[in-house]
Amino acid sequence: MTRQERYQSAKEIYKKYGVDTDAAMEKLKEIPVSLHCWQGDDVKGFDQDGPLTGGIQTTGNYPGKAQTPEELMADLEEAMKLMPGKKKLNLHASYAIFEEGEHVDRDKIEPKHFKKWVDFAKKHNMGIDFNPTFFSHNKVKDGLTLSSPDEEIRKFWIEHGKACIRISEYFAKETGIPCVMNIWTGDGYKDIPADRLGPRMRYKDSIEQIIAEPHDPKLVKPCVESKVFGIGVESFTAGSSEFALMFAASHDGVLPLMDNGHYHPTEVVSDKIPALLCYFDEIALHITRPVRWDSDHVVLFDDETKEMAKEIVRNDALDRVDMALDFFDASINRISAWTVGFRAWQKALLSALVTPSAKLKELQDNNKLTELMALQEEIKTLPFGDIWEEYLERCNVLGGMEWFKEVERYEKEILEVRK
Ligand code: RNT
Ligand code: ZN
Repeated sequence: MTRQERYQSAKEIYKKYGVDTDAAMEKLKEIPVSLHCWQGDDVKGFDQDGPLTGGIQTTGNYPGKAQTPEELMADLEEAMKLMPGKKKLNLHASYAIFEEGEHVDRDKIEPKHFKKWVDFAKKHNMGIDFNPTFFSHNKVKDGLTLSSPDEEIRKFWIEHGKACIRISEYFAKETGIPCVMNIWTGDGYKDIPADRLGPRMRYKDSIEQIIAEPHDPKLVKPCVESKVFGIGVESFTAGSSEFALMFAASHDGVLPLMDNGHYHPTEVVSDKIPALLCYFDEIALHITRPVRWDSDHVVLFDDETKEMAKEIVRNDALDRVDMALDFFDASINRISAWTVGFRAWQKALLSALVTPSAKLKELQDNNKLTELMALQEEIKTLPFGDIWEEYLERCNVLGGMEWFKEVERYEKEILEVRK
């Protein structure tokens, strides 16, 4: 059977369950997913030369990482060719691009330092999301930034946040697409603190000062991302889940951002998505894959990834959830890491879009739970692979393992010759 014949046959099978696979693919093509620049260079950035801090870590040193803006953009372009669907670019402030000999500290960065990124985004018809960078910098004092008891330090980072609001608005104006600006810090303590309220009150005040920077709420959407732990920050984080949620709930225009690697291992973000949708018009996600104590493995097409996509799709919330990828693996080919992760999330969304959710919900509401279990099991083995391959074809993206051969070619010709 040819690919087309396989698709036709799969389409008929899904139709029996009341699913329109063509409509699902059309819909998916238009949904933006934010692609993080930081998988390409192990979260290094261009504005400093120190180690990665903030309780996050990349392990491995697979050859060929991007070391200049040009290399990072070339690698992003290569990876994006292999990804179906609409993309948004996700940048960190540490990816500012300076002129030869110029250096501007983070409290003073300006839109002009991101002009090349704007050109890149425009070339690819992408909006841009943004993140102030509260780590990997000599002004992170004793592991603290926005919650620091040292007023000078705290001021520096507040100024950084304000500069990022201005840059976010510039991105939105240039691209015509709102910018989601995410605030995350690794502020916390390795061991039992004597004061948990003080750091949080300072953190709260700092974020309030940052969002007080004048901006158009239609263009800039500030978020607060929580985290339960970090490497070396195991006992206390200032930006815990309750802190971030309550901050967002009590400040107009601020979205809660959930990273599914930031919770206790048996908690699932799939269940938290509908809980937050009861209260927020819009929420944001970092999509990642937690493994034991780490939060940043490459996203795969696994059960929880599928479950999160289902919660967004079946609650008709695709336009209420800002979806961004967040992972970094330095131990494998980085273009492949990006591609596998992005494709996995696209697969999860497509799979959710071809799930007969209305029928399943009806069974639940009529308490036909035996049949619900049976049907949920049955649909797991429908010929989804044939729909996925058709989707790739319609997006002009290589299917099967063909995309991987292209990564191997790029590795040989481009990555291996890099110093
Ligand atoms: C860290 C957070 C944060 C970072 C990026 C680089 O645990 O998830 O979002 O991964 O900002
Ligand atoms: Zn994150």
